[in-house]
Amino acid sequence: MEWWINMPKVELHAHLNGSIRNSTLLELAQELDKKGTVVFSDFEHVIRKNDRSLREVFKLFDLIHMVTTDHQTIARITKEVVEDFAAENVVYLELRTTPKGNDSIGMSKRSYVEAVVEGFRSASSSLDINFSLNDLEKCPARTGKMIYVRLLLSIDRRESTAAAMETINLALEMKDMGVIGIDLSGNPNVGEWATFLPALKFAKEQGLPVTLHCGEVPNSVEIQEMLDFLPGRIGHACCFEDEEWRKLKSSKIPVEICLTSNIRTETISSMDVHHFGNLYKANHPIVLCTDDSGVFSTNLSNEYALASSTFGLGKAEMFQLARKAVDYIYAGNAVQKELIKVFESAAETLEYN
Ligand code: 6MZ
Repeated sequence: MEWWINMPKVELHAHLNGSIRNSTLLELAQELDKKGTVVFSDFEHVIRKNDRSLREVFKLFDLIHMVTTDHQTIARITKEVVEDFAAENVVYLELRTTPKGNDSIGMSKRSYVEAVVEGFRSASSSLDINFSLNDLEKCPARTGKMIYVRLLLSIDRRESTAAAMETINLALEMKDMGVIGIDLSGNPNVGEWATFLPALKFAKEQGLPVTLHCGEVPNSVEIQEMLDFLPGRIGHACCFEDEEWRKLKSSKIPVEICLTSNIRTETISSMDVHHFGNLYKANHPIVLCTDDSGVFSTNLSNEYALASSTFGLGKAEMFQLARKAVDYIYAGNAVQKELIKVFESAAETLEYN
């Protein structure tokens, strides 16, 4: 694994609450169990389980959200998630999370996002971290790992048009805090595309890039409508039919590929038939991502190693794949240029054979 860990990587599809360390999740559940708020054994049972259907995954998220309710916990999990990605040489992370309000503890969608930003800030005690809108702002050089972090705000498919619109407005207001785009996610069997379209159109008009979870379950009509929207990127693309592949390939929309997630949730039957192989051969823009590193017990280095062994791709090809991901980030040209330098310097030191 060492080589894959040493290789610089770009992560563009990681959900905050899906990327929590198991140890942290168990600790939080234990604390709330003592207070009588949750039952610890419910957590232990689901957390320690390896195979999860898509339906079970969303039940798990409901459980996770029961222990990550307060600002302090949101800041803590964010800090740890950033540290974990940086530790495996992820040099650019676009983290995504669904802003949540909770009147009983005085949490608004805005204060939720502020807690995430606080988590970024506290990660900077051990890391060189850049999460400012001002792409040119550089942290004073330290000896630790360097990582650029940006935030996408997610709209959950359970939300109404008004709630989705609130998230877009929040993203626009918080641009100077590193919020750079919008994601549509949540249980793909819930909600209608038409509900989110007005808000997503508004985001696009305002210059906010949008990424969509697309085709995680079969739904031809929705997939076609999503592709017609021309999002900046899409995630998953598991259940496409011929016409949708054709449309995707002609659109050149980059696809965020989450191998382990797709296998664990059984949206793809086995690794060897995963569409990564086809899209890679077709030279379609793709980027390997973790989705939910905590929930699926993986990390980005592991996803690269897995793609390499499954599809017979060598280290040089995988390095090029990681490098190409820089083209699909939502941060501006200045960050792209810095990242290209990081890859160029790694190319000189990493052994390929
Ligand atoms: C669709 C997913 C997902 O936002 O609370 N999420 N949505 N498909 C997936 N594939 C497995 N994995 C995670 O992180 C958790 C939320 O991210 C979305 C779901 O809405 C989940 O509740 P945040 O930080």
